[in-house]
Amino acid sequence: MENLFQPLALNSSITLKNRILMAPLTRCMADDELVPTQAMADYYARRAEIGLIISEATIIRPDGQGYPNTPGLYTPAQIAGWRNVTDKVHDNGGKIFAQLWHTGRVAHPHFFGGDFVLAPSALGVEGTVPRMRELTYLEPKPASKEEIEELIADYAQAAINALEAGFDGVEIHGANGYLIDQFLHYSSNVREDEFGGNPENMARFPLAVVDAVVKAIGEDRTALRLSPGAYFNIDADARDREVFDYLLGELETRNLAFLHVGVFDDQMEFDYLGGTASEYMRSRYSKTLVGVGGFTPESGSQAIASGKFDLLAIGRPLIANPDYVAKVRAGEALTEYSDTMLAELV
Ligand code: FNR
Ligand code: 8K6
Repeated sequence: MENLFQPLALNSSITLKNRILMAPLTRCMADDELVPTQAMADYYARRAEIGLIISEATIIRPDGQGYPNTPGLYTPAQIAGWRNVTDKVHDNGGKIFAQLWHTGRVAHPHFFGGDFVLAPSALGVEGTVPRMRELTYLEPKPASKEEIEELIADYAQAAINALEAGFDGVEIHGANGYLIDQFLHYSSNVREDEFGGNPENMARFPLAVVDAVVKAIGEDRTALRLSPGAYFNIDADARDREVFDYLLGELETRNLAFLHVGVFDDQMEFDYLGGTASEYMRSRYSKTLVGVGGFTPESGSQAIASGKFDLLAIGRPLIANPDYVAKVRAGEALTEYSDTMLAELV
């Protein structure tokens, strides 16, 4: 497993001390102003041995919120709260990116007031907000061109705020059925304007967000997470493949810090992708790729050795083992994750 502990230069600005990333993990533990707390700073600082921490998904503006107490990055207090987190991570020798999030149609006005949520098209998700059964999801309002322009500007501003808060960069959350992903799938995007109807149009908003963030903070500090396989908050359509073929071709011409597979279990195969999400992304994208989803240190090391991806993100095992890196290095047994561990920040 030595390869997990080799450094990797993402670009001329950022070198990671090892190949392990902390996957973004929503914990719903920010305070009621969506400000990161001291307990969150301690939680992240305990994991600074990881090559790069990706923060839990962090909303770029109020109407991006779909779950209770998810942190934000748009008020001075939130920026200051994150500054405390990033300082502690840096003091312990770590690096941390902010994951920038807007949930689109998975948002709920319960959290931010008003009476609508924005998405590409008036196609809602079934069901209710997790753990809040009284909150049924709404049929979203299709975003107007002006609203799309505002969203792009707000992603860029959140990236600027992230650097002000001391983050080393940002990962744009383009995965898991949230706003950006909603533009990329036919089951959630039936627009007939320049943001829908064919791969180039469906990729227009995601690429505009990427380009605006790159313009704001530079390509070395910008990463993107994508879910080419629909599996969460979204239904699959075989035509989605062409959208991701086009998008990945466009991303190949840019020099982002990395692309990150967005999946819970990378053994899962998607018919229309011809294999797993990471196999598909590797086949269309030759630059730095982060794999994730059900890996052990052994299987992750093997995947890196065989060129399936370049960096390994670890999610649930890092909730169970703050000292994951030390344990793996020492060959010690890992504590098994259980959902009951989500109740507190350890
Ligand atoms: C997640 N995941 C996730 N993904 C993301 O892009 N942003 C997020 O905020 C979250 N939040 C989140 C919370 C919890 C409790 C879980 C379990 C998962 C997905 C996560 O980043 C990762 O892809 C999966 O957990 C799969 O990796 P592991 O856990 O098998 O190593
Ligand atoms: C109230 C907490 C909300 C946290 C949101 C992030 C996701 C939580 C994890 C839920 C797991 C869903 C896994 C779906 C995988 C489907 C595979 C077929």
